Amino acid sequence: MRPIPFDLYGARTGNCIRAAIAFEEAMLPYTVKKLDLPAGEHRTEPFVTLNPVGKVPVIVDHGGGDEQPPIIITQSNAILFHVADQVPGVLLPQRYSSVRHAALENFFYFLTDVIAPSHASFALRTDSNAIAARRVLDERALDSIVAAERFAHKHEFLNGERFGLADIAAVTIMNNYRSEIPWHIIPALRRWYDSAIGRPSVVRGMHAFDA
Ligand SMILES: N[C@@H](CCC(=O)N[C@@H](CS)C(=O)NCC(=O)O)C(=O)O
Repeated sequence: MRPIPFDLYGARTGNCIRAAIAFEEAMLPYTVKKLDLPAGEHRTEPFVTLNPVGKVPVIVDHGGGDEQPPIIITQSNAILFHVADQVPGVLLPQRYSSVRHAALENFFYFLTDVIAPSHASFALRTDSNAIAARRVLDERALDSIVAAERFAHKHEFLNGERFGLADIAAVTIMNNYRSEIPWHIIPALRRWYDSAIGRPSVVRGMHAFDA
């Protein structure tokens, strides 16, 4: 039997879960290599040989076999695109279509306008003087979620006709904010979310690092 070519190093964080959902949605087998972040496993050997800055997720793609060195990718979004490259047209619409441009716009919107302020807020969690700054950042993320209602009117998925990268970015961060989102003013996004959160690839990806 062919060995599974992809190792996914990570923990139960948004960036890692997005990578796991991408593998699940692409139906590519991958081996989870769970790291204990509170114990500092990501800052010690052998992991820092893969990623010297000691951050997850990381994938190692052994698909080149014995002839080629493995491909090591240490940025979650580069991992998403690497997974998308394995299954053309599945996680991203094919080139030069208006649907593809919309999928990329929606994907990067969720990264920069929702996930980025959310990460900044999380980084301030231990600073007791930063409560107001955190509130501003979380409100910015929530406002951007509300403004994304228009994306859900165009196609069945935020990525176009198929569930893909934009949906993966959106569903994970909206799940984090689910108790604070004013769902009654975003009915289309709510319908999309209710379906996306129950999707088998999303359910499996969300639990990839549980064991
Ligand atoms: N830009 C990187 C950020 C990676 C990152 O910040 N990972 C976090 C978990 S989501 C981490 O490893 N934190 C542990 C630490 O910084 O000690 C990516 O998108 O992959």
